[in-house]
Order: sequence, then C-alpha cells, then structure tokens
Amino acid sequence: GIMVPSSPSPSSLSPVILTQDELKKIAAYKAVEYVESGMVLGLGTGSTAKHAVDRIGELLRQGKLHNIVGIPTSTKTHEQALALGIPLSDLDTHPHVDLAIDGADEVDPFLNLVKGRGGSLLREKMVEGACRKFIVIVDESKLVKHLGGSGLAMPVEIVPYCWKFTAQRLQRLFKESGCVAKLRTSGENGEPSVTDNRNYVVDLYFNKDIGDLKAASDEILRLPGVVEHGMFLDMATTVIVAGELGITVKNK
Ligand code: ABF
Repeated sequence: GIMVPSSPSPSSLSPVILTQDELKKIAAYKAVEYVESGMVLGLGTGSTAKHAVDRIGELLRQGKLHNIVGIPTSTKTHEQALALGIPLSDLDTHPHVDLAIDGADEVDPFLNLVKGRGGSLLREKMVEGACRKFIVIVDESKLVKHLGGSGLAMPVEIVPYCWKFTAQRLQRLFKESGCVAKLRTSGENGEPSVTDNRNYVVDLYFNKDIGDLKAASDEILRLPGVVEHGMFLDMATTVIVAGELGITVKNK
C-alpha cells in the first residue's frame, strides 16, 4: 500500500492507504472524464483498462452517456463490454476511433510504451493506431526511464509456424543488448500461450539498453514471422498517472 493524503475532504488530514488496484481505478475514472456522448471508443485490455470499461458501462446505465460505440481490443474486453451492455463494433465498420483508453506495462518520459505483457497487443495497436486521442492509464509503478530496460519482457507476437526459428532471429537481432528470447507458455504442461489472433508470443529480455527504439521497432517488424511487437512509439497522446501524490496528466 501507499500513503496518500485522504481526499477529497481537505479538512481530513489522516492518511489513507491506497492499493495498487485503487490507483489503477483512480487513473481509469479520470480518463473516462474525457469520454463524450456519441464517441467511437477504443476499449483497452488489462486490469487498469477494466476499470475504465466498467465506468463507461455504469455511465451508460445511468443515462449520463449516450450513443457510445465501443471497439474492444481483445476478446476478454469484448466479453466484459457485452455484459455491461456497451454497444460494440469493429474497425471494419468504424475505421475512425475518437478516443481509446488503455493501460500499459511501461511508459517512458516521451510517452512511448511497452504493452502486451498481459497478452494482448495486436488488436490494441490496430485500434489505438486508428484513434484521434489515445489516453494511457497507469499507476506510477509503470514509469521507466528507458523502455525494455527494467529487465522485464518486451513481447513480440509471432506466427506459430517455425516459432523457434523466429525466436532465434529475434534474439540474434539484439545480441549486442544480451537479448534472450523466450516463448510465452501457460499452464502446467508449458503449452504455448495463444493470442486472440491464434498466434504465439515471444518475450525478449535485455541486459542492456536497446538504444534507438524506432530502429529496434523497424528491425523487429522486418522479420518474416513477426506479426507485431509491444513497443507503442509515438502513439499515446495523454498519459494519466495515479500515484502517491495524486493524479498527473501528461500530454504529448
Ligand atoms: C494491456 O494490459 C496490455 O497491453 C498491457 O500488457 C496490460 C497492462 O495491464 P495492467 O493494467 O493489468 O497492468 O493493455
């Protein structure tokens, strides 16, 4: 837990302890303040974005929002939104998205992101690449100086066909940064994790800064067998960070 001055009552000075999930919820609710009736909305995936989708459903139910069309970024969010009664569509029908709200695994000072550690990234990148405004919601633990420098995974979605070959080529691409490529697995038998798009995920681990992110992105995408990667460069227009000292809104 984290100590913060209790709010909103300024008269009460006793500190309250907020869990990480409460911080995620605070960021999510703040982002939903940007939602207006009539919008086509990209609905994010993950434990932070889930709060935003819940909140949108609640505002619709209360009649405080109207004519929303949601474009889910995963089958999981699709199910959540369906259960909440949020009208849904897709990019074929609505190629222009007004606003997307989603979480991230890492956010750097330039608002570049790592996403996909939770499993979904391709649909997120398609939807968020089609929106006018993209608000990222995180608790402060997600802030980093350099993407991929935290010793945590940089996810790459690849086709299942000869995945070892592709994983090896990815690893070789970043030899200089001590890259180790691992197939993401799930369950007891170590079955490959399968994405919403029936692909596999390879997680790249670096022991050194990968340097120029744009160059790294281009190189990864040039490999046949790669579908997409989890670096979201120059895509976020706003990042809302919930932390110990309250909410920070960073704009591009
Ligand atoms: C999705 O949710 C993924 O791109 C990212 O990996 C993750 C963030 O999840 P959480 O909010 O649960 O940390 O957006």
